[in-house]
Amino acid sequence: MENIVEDAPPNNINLEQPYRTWYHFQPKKNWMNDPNGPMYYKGFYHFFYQHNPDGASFGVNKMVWGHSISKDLINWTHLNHAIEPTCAGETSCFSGSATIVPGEQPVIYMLYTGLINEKTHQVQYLAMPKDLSDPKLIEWIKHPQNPLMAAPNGVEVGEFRDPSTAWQGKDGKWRVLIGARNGEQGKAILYRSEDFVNWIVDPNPFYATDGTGVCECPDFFPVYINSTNGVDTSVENSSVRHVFKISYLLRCHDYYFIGKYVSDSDQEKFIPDEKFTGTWKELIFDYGNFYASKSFFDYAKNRRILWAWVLESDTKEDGIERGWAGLQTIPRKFWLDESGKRLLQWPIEELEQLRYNQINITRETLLSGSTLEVIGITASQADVEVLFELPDLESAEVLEPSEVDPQELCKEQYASIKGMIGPFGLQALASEDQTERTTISFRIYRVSDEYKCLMISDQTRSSSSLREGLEKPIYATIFDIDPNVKTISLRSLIDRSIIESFGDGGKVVITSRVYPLLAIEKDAHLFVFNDGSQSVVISELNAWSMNQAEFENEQTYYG
Ligand code: DQQ
Repeated sequence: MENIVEDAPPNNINLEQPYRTWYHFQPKKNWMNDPNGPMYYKGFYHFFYQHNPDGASFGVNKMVWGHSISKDLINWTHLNHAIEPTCAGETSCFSGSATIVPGEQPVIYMLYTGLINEKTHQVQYLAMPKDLSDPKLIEWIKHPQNPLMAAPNGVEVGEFRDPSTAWQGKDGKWRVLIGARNGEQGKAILYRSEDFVNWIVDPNPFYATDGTGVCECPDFFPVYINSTNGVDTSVENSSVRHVFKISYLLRCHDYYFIGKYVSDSDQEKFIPDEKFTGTWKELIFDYGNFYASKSFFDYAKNRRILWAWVLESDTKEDGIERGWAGLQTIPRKFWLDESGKRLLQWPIEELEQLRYNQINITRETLLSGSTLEVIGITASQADVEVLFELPDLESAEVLEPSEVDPQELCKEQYASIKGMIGPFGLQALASEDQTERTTISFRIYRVSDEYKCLMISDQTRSSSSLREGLEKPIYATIFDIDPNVKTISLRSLIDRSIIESFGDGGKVVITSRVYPLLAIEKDAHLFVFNDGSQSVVISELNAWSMNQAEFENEQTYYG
């Protein structure tokens, strides 16, 4: 790889800049987008990512796979790029996934998308570690038969990408999904193979939606019905259900569908419990800034883990000036909840090693209009968990109409009309006078004798108006709550320019990417607030300052 740098910063880049995160994964410098091929192998977690080594902006013909390893998914060592465009005509290496075939000596297959000659022509390649005895898997080689798949009939040649992790059906054949598009129709195309090299396309798409545009980064895997444990991707029996995830480029969200999958019939198919409607009612992994996610089964701890790219919401020029762009979420463990209707997500337990200086608040009433500062933590890097006790739910406002797009609710009511129960929640990355703040809040509504909660992460005041070119969305979602529970929890991971918020035990998650001007470093504050007419009680709040994760560098070249 040439070390030609077009828009990269000088080598003495300032890693102490205020938006550089402390405990989220970032390369040393330059551009990063999708997570690629995460896996656990011989004592190391491996994380690969879409990377432009030549600068801090996306380069369609420059992408390589960055590679880092970790013992705990929190502290990382950056290694040399794993996969670069070395096949004949290959100009760029797009996203892909790892498949590990277990055994005394496991075999690792890395399928990924390459761009060839015409630059918009996408094909699928196979890469494999050169030396499986090396736990760091430093060197990767390409299969001589590459490319293994080219766009089949009904798929545009430039819209055919992102192979999923493969799974083995009951007939012993491997299956893989590739994201695709034909006109306005988005598709996931199914291929089968006996040897991982020769792949035969199924003429019927595994999944297709009209009017959505391209489906990116498909993911397909089983989840246990009655356990928070993860399960290997090829398991297919009565104790599991299946999840299909797709990233819709035009919506920039990751949608998932829970359903039934059978591989042992002529009509191999996945039947989702709910069909895609394209409305706000869809299940989305994270209703905020979160895209191109990828999961993997962690053999070491029997769990399924989710990674995703968090996009910048400032300008390309801002990224170039900083010298880097793109974050990854904290890896999240996830599983099927008891109702079987949605997935629950929670930051991996290893994150807790970074916590120090715990602050605890118990049974503190927040009267209408009150604010309480959480003092004694580094509010710019913190982990905070709050359990709110709700007042009598019968006093909740009636939601009219009973079904409404949460985004509309934000526009019409959030700012102007004071609620009964809520909004209450956190003001994170806030200036002392709270003029600058990111508000993460709940507001409760009644629909007949059922209750719903509107969760919001509001970026409209995250950065003072001096900063130009920022996207300042209000991310929102609405979900059912159980009136018998009488409490609701919120956990927010605050890390200088990102806030990942987990509502109601991980039922809903919203990530915000923010660039405060005042609320940085020691000038950042954290408040709990209640703007509803009814009091709410902080049943318990625990907040921790967060240490910096360690990032070692074993890269032997720039980028
Ligand atoms: N990013 C990759 C593609 C993928 C897209 C290119 C999703 O493979 O479809 O960097 O963000």
